[in-house]
Amino acid sequence: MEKRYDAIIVGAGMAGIYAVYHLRRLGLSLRCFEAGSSVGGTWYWNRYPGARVDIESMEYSFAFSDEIQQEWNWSERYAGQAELSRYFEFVTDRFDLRRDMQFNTRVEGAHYDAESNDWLVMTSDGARHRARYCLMTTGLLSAPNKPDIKGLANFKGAVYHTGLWPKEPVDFFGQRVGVIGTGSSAVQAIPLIAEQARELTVFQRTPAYAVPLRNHPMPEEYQLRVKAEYAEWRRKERYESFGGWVAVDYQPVEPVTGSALAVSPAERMALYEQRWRNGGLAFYNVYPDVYTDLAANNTLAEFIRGKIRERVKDPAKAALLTPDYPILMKRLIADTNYYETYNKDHVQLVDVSKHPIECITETGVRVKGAVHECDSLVLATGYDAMTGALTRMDIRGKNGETIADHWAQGARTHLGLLCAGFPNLFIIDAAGSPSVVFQPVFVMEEQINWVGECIQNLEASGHATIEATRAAEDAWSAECERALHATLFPTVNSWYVGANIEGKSHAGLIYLGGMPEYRRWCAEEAAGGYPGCVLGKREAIALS
Ligand code: NA7
Repeated sequence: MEKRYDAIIVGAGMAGIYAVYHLRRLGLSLRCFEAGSSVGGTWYWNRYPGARVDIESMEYSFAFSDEIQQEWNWSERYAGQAELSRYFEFVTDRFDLRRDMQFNTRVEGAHYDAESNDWLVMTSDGARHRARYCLMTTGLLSAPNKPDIKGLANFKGAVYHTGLWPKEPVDFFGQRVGVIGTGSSAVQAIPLIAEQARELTVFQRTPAYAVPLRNHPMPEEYQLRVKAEYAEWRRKERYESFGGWVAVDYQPVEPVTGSALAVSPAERMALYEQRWRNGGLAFYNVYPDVYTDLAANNTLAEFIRGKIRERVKDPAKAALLTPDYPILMKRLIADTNYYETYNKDHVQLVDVSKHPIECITETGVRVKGAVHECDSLVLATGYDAMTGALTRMDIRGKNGETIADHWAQGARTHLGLLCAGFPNLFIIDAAGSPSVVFQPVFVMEEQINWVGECIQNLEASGHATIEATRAAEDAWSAECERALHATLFPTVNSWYVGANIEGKSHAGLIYLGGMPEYRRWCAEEAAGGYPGCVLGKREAIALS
């Protein structure tokens, strides 16, 4: 029998947790389906060695509840995967959210039924469910990218993807391990795998820019101070910061203004050195023209290149590990002993930039005719970001169009929230949103608040459906495009612009216009009575 809910929520990561909390408070009946056996999303699946957040935990955490902020204690400046998982479980249980959640259940399809204006949701247990509203809290980095490398299926050893890591710890002791990729996941995992492996071979296509994370146990007085001032920290993070976080040297700092090129080299170096000492992603908050001007960008890039050369002893390895493209346009990585790991004799770096991996054999990875023997392979090859979680699901709108078809030429959305032809389907923290450049915790909280208000407005005005217009999608696509091309982001191949997935369009994937501008668009849409949408009025269907 089909059960009917007011809203179905797909995914119990941080956005799914908040969606259940918020929509329940609005009085909606809910079901949240989650493929994993518990909550946490990214922090549930990414159990690879070294998985850790790189925004300070006092800031990378739910802001919607001061009770949670006060009750939870972080043990490290940057929490690891296990602690983050515990945190999400704590929040879920604190608000008794599990009773609306169903685990070990993957949503395989969601079809809009134009007769009833319901979403019909099919789950992996063979059941079907109905709901008026469907929220896709499926995550922006949750669809693992397994590269199509010839022979992978023939490999006799174990193969792991960092985003689908086993629950039981993997023991690489005494093994020859190959790691493919040098993005954030690889950079976190490589130093720890190297501690166990007899030989570690890293296959690098593009070197990353990584800076020290400088993690350490949480200073107790810092935790107490932030807790005492949380409201003010959150206000600054949300409204006065560059990326949704503010701490540098344990103080909230203002965004830097002015050009990198307008100050003396000494002044610039002093700022870069301070960011280096602080560690982590503090480099995102330097002169704003590093995002738009190649010469300004190069001042920072050259500073970090110099640090990489200092950290890697072998000049040949250092040269391979030193990027030559603009910094920050691919995700800046915060590392712990990454470059130092290459100073170990049993760690080899294989450049696959000009000569890609030819194939995987039964016993290793072949590059330029030579097989690098491995007992285990780690695919740290990233994700089909922003869109993959949805395009891999069988989502069909009112005319039977799939979301994959709808997005075939680019991720068409209205405000990263709605799509034409997909009434009452809300997308959270994914394509067309500012989530990749602003704390995703804040983006999803604000998007879910917007959705909650939208649902209340629909109910209050007797409307049953909301659907973006094609014109609104065009306008938002154009705005995403304008903002993207005002930066250096399109000059670098990265998952931000879909370059890691063959044939993927960059259009509509990310919004780089800034959170204040995004907020303004969303607020105007709601205040104006949803001019970018068609509202469907029909005979009143009371919420169940
Ligand atoms: P990323 O950042 O997408 O990194 C994936 C890495 O895998 C990257 O170095 C890729 O090289 C490499 N890759 C992918 N396919 C291949 C093939 N076929 N051959 C060789 N190398 C390959 O994913 P992560 O999981 O590390 O991080 C994702 C995000 O999570 C991160 O940005 C943070 O926001 C958190 P490429 O650079 O494409 O040349």
